Amino acid sequence: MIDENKICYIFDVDGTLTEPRREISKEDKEFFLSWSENKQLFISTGSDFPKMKEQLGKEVLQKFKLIFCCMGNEARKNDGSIIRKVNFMPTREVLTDLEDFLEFSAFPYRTNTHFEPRSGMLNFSIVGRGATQAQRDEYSNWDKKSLERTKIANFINKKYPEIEASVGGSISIDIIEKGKDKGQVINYLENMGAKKVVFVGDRCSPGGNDYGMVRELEKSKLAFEWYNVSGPNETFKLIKENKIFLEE
Ligand code: M1P
Repeated sequence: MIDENKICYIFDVDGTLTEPRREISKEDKEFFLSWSENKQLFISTGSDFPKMKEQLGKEVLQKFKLIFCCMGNEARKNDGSIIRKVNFMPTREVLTDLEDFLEFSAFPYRTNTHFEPRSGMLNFSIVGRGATQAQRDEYSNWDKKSLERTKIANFINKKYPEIEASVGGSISIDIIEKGKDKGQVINYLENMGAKKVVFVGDRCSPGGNDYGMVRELEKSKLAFEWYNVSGPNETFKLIKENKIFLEE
């Protein structure tokens, strides 16, 4: 199923192909559809399939060979059919700590859907997944100053070594069983025969939800390159200008 002679191009979605939780722009979509001809493409996102489909649209999704959602805990074909799914829910004690953060955060308001269980992970958000774009921006700016999400993730990681919290997107934290992060995508593709990988993500440092990709790439026998971008503008500039994206 994997052509080992071709590069496996893997993309994160939120903050990489699109702004967090936004649709891909018309211009980026048109470019991507022509660039992607004859390429071997994969997605590795913390998000779930319905959100990602809404953001990229059916036409763009068709260009990907496999779609790894929920930090690699769910794998789907581009028609949406599930080929792998992992279950996980943090303990009552963890949930109580998160409820306390929710109650005592100094951010001035809450919307709804603070806990969103997904395959193999829990997405947690103080402002809530019900936030409008303006409320997202408000929380995101506040988080950049207060570093609230990083502090919550650090607290969870220190207190519960068996689980892992990481910051992705702009309003939430992804919580998984230790090791069940995006690194699984690299292991999966290597087992399927991949030899060359190019990954693009926006959270590749330790503590970011793309870090597992980098960690496993560095442990693997693959030939690889990875790029940490600041957002979709940089991603598309990279694809247009860097020679590695010209190969098939
Ligand atoms: O991919 C990481 C996260 O990206 C977005 O996060 P936020 O809502 O915080 O901006 C969402 O797509 C989220 O589901 C995902 O986990």
